Amino acid sequence: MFATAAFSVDSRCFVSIRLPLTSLLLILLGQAAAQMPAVQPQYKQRRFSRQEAMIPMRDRVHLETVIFAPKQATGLLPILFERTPYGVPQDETWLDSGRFDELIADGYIFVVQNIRGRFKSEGTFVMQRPPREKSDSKSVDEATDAYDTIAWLVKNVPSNNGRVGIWGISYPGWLVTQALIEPHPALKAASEQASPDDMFVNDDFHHNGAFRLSYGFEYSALLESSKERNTNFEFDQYDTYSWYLSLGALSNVNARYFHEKLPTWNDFVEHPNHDFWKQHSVTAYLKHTTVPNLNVAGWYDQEDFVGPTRIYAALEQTDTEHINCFVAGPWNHGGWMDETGGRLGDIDWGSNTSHYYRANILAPWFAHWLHDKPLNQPEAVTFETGTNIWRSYNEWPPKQGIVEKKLYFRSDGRLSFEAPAERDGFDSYVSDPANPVPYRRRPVTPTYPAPGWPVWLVEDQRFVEHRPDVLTWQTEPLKEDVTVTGDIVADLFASTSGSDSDWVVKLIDVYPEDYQKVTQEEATKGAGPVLDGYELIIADDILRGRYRNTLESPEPIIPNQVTEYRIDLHPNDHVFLPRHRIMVQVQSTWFPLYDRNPQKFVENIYKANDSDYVKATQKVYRSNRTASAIVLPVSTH
Ligand code: PG9
Repeated sequence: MFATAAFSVDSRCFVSIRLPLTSLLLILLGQAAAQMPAVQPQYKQRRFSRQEAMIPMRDRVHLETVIFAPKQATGLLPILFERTPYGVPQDETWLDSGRFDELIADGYIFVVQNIRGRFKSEGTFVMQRPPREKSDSKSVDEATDAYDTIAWLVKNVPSNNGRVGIWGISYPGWLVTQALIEPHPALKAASEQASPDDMFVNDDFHHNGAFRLSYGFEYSALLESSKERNTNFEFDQYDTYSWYLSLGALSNVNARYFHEKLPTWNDFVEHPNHDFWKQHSVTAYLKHTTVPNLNVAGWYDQEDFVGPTRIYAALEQTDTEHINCFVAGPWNHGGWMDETGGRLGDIDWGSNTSHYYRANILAPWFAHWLHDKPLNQPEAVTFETGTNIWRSYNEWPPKQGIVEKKLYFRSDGRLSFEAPAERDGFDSYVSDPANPVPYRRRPVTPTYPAPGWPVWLVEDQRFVEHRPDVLTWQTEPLKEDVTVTGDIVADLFASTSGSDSDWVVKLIDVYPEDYQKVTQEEATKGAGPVLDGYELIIADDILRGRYRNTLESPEPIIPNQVTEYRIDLHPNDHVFLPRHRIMVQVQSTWFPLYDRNPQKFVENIYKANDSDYVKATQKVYRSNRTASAIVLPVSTH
């Protein structure tokens, strides 16, 4: 087996060559040891001073900011800056968690700021405030706030070396992208991590126009119920599946709970199509790489996996200096800052992936741009699941050595690289909005702060396989590896008896029945879960049928007419190992992750009535003329 390694000639993202895997590992380990200063055992005793500042913006709004400076620092240090809507740390214990060890060892002044309208920061909070109108000299946005803060910090924080790095995960990651729009000259490095891109197409609030009900509802309440705190909605049922089902039509939300008081919920209702949301799409306005930026994504990010892949790709268009790089690992949302990243739910990655990333990728990135240390950062580094190996690429997704192969839906639940020869053929189910397919095992606990949400993407999909409204196709046990590196697409030929419909496709790795890495006996002694026959999602997504041609203007589906749907299942890097099977599941509800499609075309689903929700008969076709398939980027190496 081969891997790609990169060698530095200067400090940018580099051109790579292919090397035998063992050599690559030795090189990487050697470089890591050479690059990283030994972590000082006494650093935990080193205390930080904590200062609070209300930093003035150009419109005289003041933003609550905390500054943690190492007390025993000698010499000038760079600033690592994070902006957040979630509240600043009250003391320095967040820096004692072990997650910042490598950064602390390199030496930074850590600064965290609440954005406008959150906690003690003055001004008004606007969910993902769109960029300002530059012709209006008085206008402000998150970019100007980042700019003004950096200007203040380099002038006022004692012992700073005049260089600032900005980083953040998710909303703070999105705030990184904003700081890149009009970067302050002192901003020398960035790391956008799990930033959403276009909230109608992907990420937190919608996917391909389908509304992320539980997230959209609970997040609106979280941020917009109170300025001074984060507010978890108080459900009066433990199983939110039942709660959302008894809520009924979306129009009941304002009528019963929010009473038009939450701006983001009102935006959902008033902007059911891809219009207003475009203003919030990072890649619509952030077109130029201005500052070195490390984009970080998690394959199992339950919130914002697609954002960083699209932001990386957009910035790559103008990245002539090779300062825009990409990292993806086997993580859930922000899992790269988990203590070890050794496992996610039931799945063991065989090594401490988060720790590896922090020591070998994140810390060297900032140490280079802010401390002038050497850097050997490949263009893209991804953790290949299945084999559980870190890979380096000189472009992402790679084009060399990749061939497109179709995996066809066949009769009797078979999935095959051989196209169907039959003239006819379909599989069918009834989709009932009164009995939607749960997206994770019930009881479905609230999104925050319960433990279920962060790991649902790695849950064993056998829990829905028996349902009559979930169709399943699978290959025979594989005789050899199938390595999938790059963009995966579902090409679905389907019909519905309704005039609107959702289509959910999941690509699954089925572990062998005699996997037996852990036996039942060992499992009872705490050796980990039995994974025999486990069905692990590798790629997935949903398409709301009304948006099959364009997200801007929904169109009814012609009932009972075979229609082709192309569903982007996004990039991946996974090896289906010998003896495993590849499986596909198709369904039309995924609840309450997504709201239920009424299955009858209505102009605005957020204003639909309970009586608009109807059953529909769905057919998925698998003939030679209507050959539903998954299009895979298969590696020939
Ligand atoms: N996923 C969250 C979010 C980001 C941006 C906008 C809205 C929500 C987060 O974890 O911050």
